[in-house]
Amino acid sequence: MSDSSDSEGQAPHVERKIPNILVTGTPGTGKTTTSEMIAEATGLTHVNVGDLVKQKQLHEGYLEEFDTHILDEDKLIDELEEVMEGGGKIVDFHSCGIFPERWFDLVLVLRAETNVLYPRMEKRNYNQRKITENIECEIMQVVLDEARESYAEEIVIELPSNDINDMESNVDRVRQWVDIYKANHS
Ligand code: DAT
Repeated sequence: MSDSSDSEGQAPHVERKIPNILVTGTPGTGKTTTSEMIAEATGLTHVNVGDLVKQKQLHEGYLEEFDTHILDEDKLIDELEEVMEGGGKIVDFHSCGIFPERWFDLVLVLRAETNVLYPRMEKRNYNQRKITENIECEIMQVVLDEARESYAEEIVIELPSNDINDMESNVDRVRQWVDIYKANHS
């Protein structure tokens, strides 16, 4: 990864001994489950941003129509800034362009086929509107495009997450990547 500062005046990338990883993707693609497994395999700490937003009230209220909280981005970034500084975090969130680029050493975008994603969302009792929006978002690869626009090309990795074999292979790849990262930054 380059060590140059970006055009938005952010601090230059700091080399961390232990990496920070962003796990993103449409709801239901397996971010939370995969992040927990990566945490267990690597010893890194899982930060579930959705839960944090609710716990610490980092939102400006609830939007009934869309069955979602309105994120207070500034509050969220302030809350996470110190947490991210030490490295070793796996941040799990369905959106990725709001975070400073300098926070992450690897960005994983989980992808799932419509036929597996749909029942996962139905199981969560999402309303029809929310299911349709999320399915469209996945088909149009909205999160992948957002990740590619927000982070350096070489750190954004698209990973299939259709079944348990995909998940295990993804976790294993990340575990190996973390081992190499640590060896190169010790
Ligand atoms: P997310 O955090 O992206 O919303 P999740 O980890 O909560 O997704 O997963 C939603 C549900 O789908 C959960 O019951 C686990 C299941 N699931 C996700 N990815 C999977 C995969 N690759 N193989 C099998 N089940 C998966």
